[in-house]
Amino acid sequence: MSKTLRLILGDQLNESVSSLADLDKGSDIVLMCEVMGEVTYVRHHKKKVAFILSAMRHFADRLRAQDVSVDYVSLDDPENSSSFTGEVARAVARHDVSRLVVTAPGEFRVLEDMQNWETDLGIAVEIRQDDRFLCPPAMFESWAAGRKQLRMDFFYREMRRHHDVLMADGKPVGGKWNYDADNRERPDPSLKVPAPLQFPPDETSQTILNLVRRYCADHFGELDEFGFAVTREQALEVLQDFIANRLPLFGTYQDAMIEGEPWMYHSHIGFYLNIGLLGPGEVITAVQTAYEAGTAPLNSVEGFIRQILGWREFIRGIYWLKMPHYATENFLAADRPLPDFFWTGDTQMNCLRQSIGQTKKYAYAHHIQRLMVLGNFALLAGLAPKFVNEWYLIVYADAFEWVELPNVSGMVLFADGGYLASKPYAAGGAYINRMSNYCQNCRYKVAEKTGSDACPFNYLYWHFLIRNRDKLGNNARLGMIYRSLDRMSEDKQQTIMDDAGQFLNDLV
Ligand code: FAD
Ligand code: DLZ
Ligand code: SF4
Repeated sequence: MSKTLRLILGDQLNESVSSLADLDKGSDIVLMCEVMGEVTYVRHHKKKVAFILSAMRHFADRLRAQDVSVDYVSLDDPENSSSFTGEVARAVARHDVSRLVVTAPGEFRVLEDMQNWETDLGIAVEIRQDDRFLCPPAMFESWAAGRKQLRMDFFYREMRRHHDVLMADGKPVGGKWNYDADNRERPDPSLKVPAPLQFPPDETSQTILNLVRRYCADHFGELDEFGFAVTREQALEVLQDFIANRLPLFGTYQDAMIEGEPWMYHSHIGFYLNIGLLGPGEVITAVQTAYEAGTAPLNSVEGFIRQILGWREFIRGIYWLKMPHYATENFLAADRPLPDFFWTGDTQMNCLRQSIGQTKKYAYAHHIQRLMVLGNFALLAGLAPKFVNEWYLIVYADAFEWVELPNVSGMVLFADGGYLASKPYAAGGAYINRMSNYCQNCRYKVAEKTGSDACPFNYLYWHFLIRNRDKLGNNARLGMIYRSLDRMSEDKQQTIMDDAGQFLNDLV
């Protein structure tokens, strides 16, 4: 009987992945490989590497327990060729197979490699659609066809209708599509944010942690206090813990940031969704069930479901629609290198110091820290998309290019010229002050607009608008802001330009 080799990648850790659909346990072999090429194509955060490799080993054990033949190549295997292509070639020779089945990868560069395997390796290669998403690429393409700009809100409504989520008699539950008017409260530092569920490393994780210490010593990030879920059961526990303890206040404090509270009321399930330990459909069902049982309010439930059914699917649709050229877009011609403090956290700007510090420690920051603190700074300072994308791909344990790139280039840097977002998410210090308590412990004064003590976000904001006027001046959503700029005295504008110029010159 002819054998089939089935390749499972480190972010495809689910038995229902399409590459296993017709698995013949009697003859087929599942290949999983730890390869340095994936560990270092960007030098991922140490905790991210440990998380993915440990989850891979646990998943291999899970398959073996179901009598599946798994050929697992470890990072320290002396014969390891360091790449997917090399490992597939070695496995083809080892097992004498004539056919390879794999689920489409989440990154374009890996797909390009895969598309050469049939010719290079001389076997039949079947690349199957990744059906762990709720909007197949073809469905997104037909929705996007003919639209010059894509807007998540309209996509989200289609998805709600199509999947019949939070709908009643063809109308949105509660009468509105979006309850953000009830969300986005300022932080209350006296909040007792529940501690996140952490899992002490078992023997498999301990082995991986040692491997990461050995192979990734010079990578970004801290490895101690590793507490990620690495099995499906643990990931399900994280989901249940979120629904019981955080979901009710998710919406209210979705945008809030409190010093020393990295996890807030977020779900922390992005890690698990993105490597396959959880699926978006089951998460949405569980959250909707909590609403129907009366244990979570509509503002939180709708807001959360919008992130998964709306944003996550929308972002992925854009990635596959616009690659490969999306990766090189740079509408604002931003060209500044990344300042060193993005790696060290050594800056006097407290909001950046806190966000980078927790990123180093946990390989996690929540959405508003990524968007309105770190991203806002990258946008205003004119950091080059190439470096900013690389940084985000390295530092977050949930980062894979399909989701990282559109968020960074499209949402944060406006590098696609407004295809994804209607205007740049630019803001001065007042926004950060409203949504966090960071400014209280900052060397800079958020209320000061210019001068050596002024919050740098304040003058960088106007500097950004002034220097990009030719590209942004006609944006209808920025009209009022440009009119305020025009009302500013020439002296004041000059002071802003001088302060910002000085700040940016000193940035290393
Ligand atoms: P929650 O706040 O609890 O949200 C629930 C889920 O909704 C998330 O787990 C995620 O699956 C989904 N979601 C929410 N917003 C988005 C979004 N904008 N795009 C896609 N999915 C979304 N998310 C990633 O999964 N990987 C990334 O590499 C990534 N990079 C980002 C970079 C920037 C600059 C920005 C602004 C956002 C990025 N996001 C990314 C989106 C979002 O910040 C993370 O999904 C979220 O912070 C993960 O934490 P959580 O699981 O606690 O999310
Ligand atoms: C991110 C990652 C890392 C660090 N290491 C591996 C690995 O050793 N083996 C593997 O199969 N996958 C790994 N991954 C995930 C891949 O980078 C991911 O599957 C591709 O980027 C496609 O999305
Ligand atoms: Fe950040 Fe400015 Fe507030 Fe300091 S004053 S924490 S730099 S927003």
